[in-house]
Amino acid sequence: MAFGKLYGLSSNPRTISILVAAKANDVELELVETQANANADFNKSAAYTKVNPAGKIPAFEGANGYTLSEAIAIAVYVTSQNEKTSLLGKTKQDYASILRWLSFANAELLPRLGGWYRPLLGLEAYNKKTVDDASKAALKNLAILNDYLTANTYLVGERITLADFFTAALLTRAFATVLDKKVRDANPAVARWFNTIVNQPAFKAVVESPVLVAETIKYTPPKKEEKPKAAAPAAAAEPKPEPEAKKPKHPLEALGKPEFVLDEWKRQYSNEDTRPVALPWFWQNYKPEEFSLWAVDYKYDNELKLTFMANNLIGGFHARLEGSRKYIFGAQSVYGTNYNCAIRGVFLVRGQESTPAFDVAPDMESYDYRKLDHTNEADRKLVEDMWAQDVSITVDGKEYPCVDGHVFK
Ligand SMILES: N[C@@H](CCC(=O)N[C@@H](CS)C(=O)NCC(=O)O)C(=O)O
Repeated sequence: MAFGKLYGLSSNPRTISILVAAKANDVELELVETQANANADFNKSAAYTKVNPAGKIPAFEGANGYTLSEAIAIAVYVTSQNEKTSLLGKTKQDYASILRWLSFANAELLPRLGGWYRPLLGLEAYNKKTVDDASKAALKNLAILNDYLTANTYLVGERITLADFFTAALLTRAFATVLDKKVRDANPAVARWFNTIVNQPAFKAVVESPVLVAETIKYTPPKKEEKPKAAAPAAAAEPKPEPEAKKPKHPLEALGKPEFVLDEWKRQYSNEDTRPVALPWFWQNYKPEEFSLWAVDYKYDNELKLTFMANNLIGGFHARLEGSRKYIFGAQSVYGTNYNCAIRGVFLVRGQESTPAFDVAPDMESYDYRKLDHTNEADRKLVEDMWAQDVSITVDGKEYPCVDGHVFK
């Protein structure tokens, strides 16, 4: 039986740090995939806020009912379950030094690095100055680590401790995105140490092959064809804005109230087992004259690099679909492996056209929309596979496993 549940995401650095600590100490944890979004329904639920009142990840729930939030506390607690562990140091000074590096990694390194790569990944609004400032602050912190590791093999003492596993884990996403060859060459001690730590069996068991980016990723604004700007009206002729301008109605509102209740379907999908209960419910209640089904696939699979970055693209697209939430449901997933992946999905859309629903997202043009026929067996299977997010797809004769995804509901 597992020692407890870890709420987190397998691609999330703080989650990785605890999974590695658990592996290194033979502690079995059950990973419960939980979004890194304190505003997600599950994260706000009473059940989850009992475990972590902040709604963030990671969080721990022991088989004995003990709950704990905060990555450092969980990593130390999990490690200390192994009475013979050497990962917490030998002396009180060792232990204090380990805490020093855990705190430096969690409160200094990661936030600055995140401030650099998160906007580049589309996880936060992009502002050049903010990103430049974050990258400078992050490189200053990295130099502190590099100076220390120039004179020391490991962070504390002469052998690997939790400080090394934890700090390296927190750097995995940074090495995959912004700490490119140039940065690594400028910080050779950090690069050497990172390589040693991620090649330890406990680390490899969690992250099989950490990515070292060749060149820092660039910010790519959502793809949208420029609409020609209307000529600016002469200042004198400029009409005064309507004081009480009414919010424009969503074009799909004109279709009226459908018989098929989309929210009821979303409830079925959220609360019931997908294949045995929710999907049969869907086909029994689906009204094709009111809602259409669409395969929505990314047009630029060959530009995708890391699977978690592809998954972030889906997350960003779904966030920008917010204005159409009343009219659509869908799931999209990333299939394949790093540098060899594809984004596929299926949406249920009010009406018979896709544009009115997807037009709210500037990046709608990055996707192909293919209308599906609910009476066609292959199309029905596609709907089920995409919504169940539990089977591989075949691309150019090769099997691509489903690695991550988002549901828009
Ligand atoms: N101080 C917390 C920070 C946790 C945290 O910020 N987690 C991020 C993911 S690494 C999160 O869940 N963010 C979601 C949000 O802020 O909405 C810790 O060390 O565990």
